[in-house]
Amino acid sequence: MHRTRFLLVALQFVLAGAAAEASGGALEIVEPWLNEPPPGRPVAAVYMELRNRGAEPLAVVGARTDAAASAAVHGHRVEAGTMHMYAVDRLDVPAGGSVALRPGGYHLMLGGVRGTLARGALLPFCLRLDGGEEVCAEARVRKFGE
Ligand SMILES: [Cu+2]
Repeated sequence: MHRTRFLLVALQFVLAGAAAEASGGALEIVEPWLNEPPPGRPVAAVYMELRNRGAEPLAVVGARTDAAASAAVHGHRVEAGTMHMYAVDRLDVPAGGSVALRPGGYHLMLGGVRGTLARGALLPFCLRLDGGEEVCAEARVRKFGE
C-alpha cells in the first residue's frame, strides 16, 4: 500500500517534468539584464524580452531567485503625472509573439537583494508559467548606462 503510493507520487513527478519541457520550452527569455545597484540598495529591476515560440498563448504568473528575498513582475503607470509601480499577477505572452520588459515598463522586481551585484555578474532567476512550469535564465549585471 505504502509502496504503491510512493510509485504514484514518483510517476506524477515524472509527468510534471515532461510537461515542463513540452510547454515551458516555448518561452524564451532573451538577454535578461539589470543595472548594477548602488551599494546597499536592496531592490533591483531586471529587464528582458519574453518570446513565445509556441502556438499557444503563455502567461507568466510568478518568479523566484535565490539572489533576493522576493521577485515579482511589475508594471509602471502614470497617474496624475507621477509614475507608479503595480504588481502584475499575470503577464500574457501571445502565441508567436513577445513582450518587452524594459525601463519605464514591465520589469522583474527584486526585493531584499543578497550580496553584491557587481558589473558582469550573472543573476539566476526563474519565471513560473500558468501551467506550473518554470523557465530559468541568468541576468547580466550592467553598469548604469551601458
Ligand atoms: Cu517594480
